[in-house]
Amino acid sequence: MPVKERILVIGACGQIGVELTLALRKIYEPQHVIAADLRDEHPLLKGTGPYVTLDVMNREMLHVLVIRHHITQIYHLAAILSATAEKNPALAWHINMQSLIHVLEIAREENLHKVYWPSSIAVFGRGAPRQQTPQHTILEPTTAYGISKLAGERWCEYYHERYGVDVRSLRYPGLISYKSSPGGGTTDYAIEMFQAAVENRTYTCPLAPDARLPMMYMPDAIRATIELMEAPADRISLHSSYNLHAFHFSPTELAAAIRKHVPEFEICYQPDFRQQIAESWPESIDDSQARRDWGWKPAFDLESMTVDMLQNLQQLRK
Ligand code: NAD
Ligand code: AKB
Repeated sequence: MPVKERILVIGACGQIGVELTLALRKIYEPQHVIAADLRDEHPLLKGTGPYVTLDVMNREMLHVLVIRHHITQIYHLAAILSATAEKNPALAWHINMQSLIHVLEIAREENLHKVYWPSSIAVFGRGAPRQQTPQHTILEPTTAYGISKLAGERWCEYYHERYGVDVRSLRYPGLISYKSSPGGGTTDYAIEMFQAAVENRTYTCPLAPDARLPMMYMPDAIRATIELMEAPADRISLHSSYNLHAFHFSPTELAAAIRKHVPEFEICYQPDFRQQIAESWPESIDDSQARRDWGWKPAFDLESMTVDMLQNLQQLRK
């Protein structure tokens, strides 16, 4: 049991941060898992462990926090996601890049044991094969978010090669969850579709009916993150970022999966700028290196995720 680690989760009030912080507080001493975010503490985190307000762009504040709390691992989740990034690309580049450099520099200076930083399927662009996109292929992202994720992967590998920082990363697909709200992603539409279905609303989809994308249910994403971080160092052959996959669907296919349980659900389509983003991303991902290196295997498929999402969203409305 790794009792001596002291963990800082930056971006802890986001879609992933809330669930990851709660999961880490089940494994480690809750007092040793510090949640940090710009926002007010998320209601689900209240009373479960320490919370600090932090702007990760403030390097001094971050450094003091790491020293004061004897931090040994950082999970850096704060970022501007794809759809929001297209509205202000220069700001997204600044925040996504500078925050990562702050974390990597402090990890180097303070000899942190490990750093986790998520990348995304957004690193792939139009040049890459769209089906079973390989780990190593053409990386020519066309979005500001994707450019920042690709550069971030290069920096992670650089800090590992040059300074020995044990930084680990996953290229998450679109993540589906019901506990905390998503923040400005292209794949958020899937969660909105579930919400419309349980509220008996017609859903207006911002992607085209056939815009198929790789997706994953949040419990699998949290488990993958923790399994990667707990894996022995000699099982990790990549310090840029691992491809990760569970299932894939288009809006039409998700609507059909929901209709099996909510037959009256209706959807219409009004594709906007997010459709161009989706068209530049893969439809499915080859994650064989993650499966080989540290034994990755998803538990949820489209049908089991759909059942669980609907049950939990319906429960929350009671
Ligand atoms: P989110 O937008 O839901 O959460 C990000 C959190 O970071 C927010 O709570 C926000 O307040 C916080 N934050 C923003 N700027 C900050 C700052 N300057 N200082 C401190 N906190 C700040 O995002 P998410 O979906 O939880 O994503 C987390 C990470 O995972 C991001 O790097 C994202 O690119 C990556 N990712 C997410 C998905 C997904 O589907 N959710 C897929 C691929 C990759
Ligand atoms: C987004 O849509 O921006 C994210 C991602 C796939 O990185 N969900």
